[in-house]
Amino acid sequence: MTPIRSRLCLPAVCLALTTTACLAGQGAAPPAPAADAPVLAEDFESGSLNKSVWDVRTAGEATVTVQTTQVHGGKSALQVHYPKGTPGLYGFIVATHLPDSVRTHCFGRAYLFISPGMPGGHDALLSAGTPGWPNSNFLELGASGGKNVMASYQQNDPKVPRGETISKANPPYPVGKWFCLEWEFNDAPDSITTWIDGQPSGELKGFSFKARAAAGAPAPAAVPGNKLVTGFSDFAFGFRYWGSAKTDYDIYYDDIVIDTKRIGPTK
Ligand SMILES: [Ca+2]
Repeated sequence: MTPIRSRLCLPAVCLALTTTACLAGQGAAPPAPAADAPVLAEDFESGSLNKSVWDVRTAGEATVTVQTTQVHGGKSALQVHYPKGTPGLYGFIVATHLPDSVRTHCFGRAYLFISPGMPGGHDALLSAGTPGWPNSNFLELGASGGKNVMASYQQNDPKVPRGETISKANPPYPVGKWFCLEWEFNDAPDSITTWIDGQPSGELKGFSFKARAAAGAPAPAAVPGNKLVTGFSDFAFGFRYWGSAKTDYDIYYDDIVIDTKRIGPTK
């Protein structure tokens, strides 16, 4: 394995991918990942986004960049830059090749740095759902009112009626400093649990979902929140806002992990 390829193909990531992505063109087998390696681990220390892991999806002037100015661990972290003035932007990185072990139930951990805050309204941060985000169905962690943790089910696949179920009031996100965000996403039944710096920080559980009525059609009946997503394929991290931001916003991510069990803080 050449030094460059070994940096791009971390052992934990190799677990999550078809081995051809990691082995193509190499004469020797890579080191076997540790038995307890997580399904996905991304610390951005390669200095760039591994395109075999991450699909970059942006709208407008929003950007996603691996940079070295604001980091949690090591020398690099992800910056999502949302410029003021233009509505409807987003910047995301999406992992689309994770294994079946996290298809219906998964845990996540990421360190976030929010600067200087988030605009009022609904802000999206991270999600897991069907292929094609943002035009898909997914469980999401975002913010309401520009600050409070908001867990929600978002039904946004254009082939089915639009709808959402959101959690009630939750505590605010820290701003201007790194914090540890953890989450548990379950699709059977659909539920979300979150922790900030190890403390319970909101949940969405035991809910029913009612899609919006199409124009001129009767309102759909409410259904139990169970297998609404039909499996997690796109694991998205970034920032989205629908309004016109009054200032520039930057959301930084570092030390992202997806696994089948709760992860906890960095060691
Ligand atoms: Ca890092």
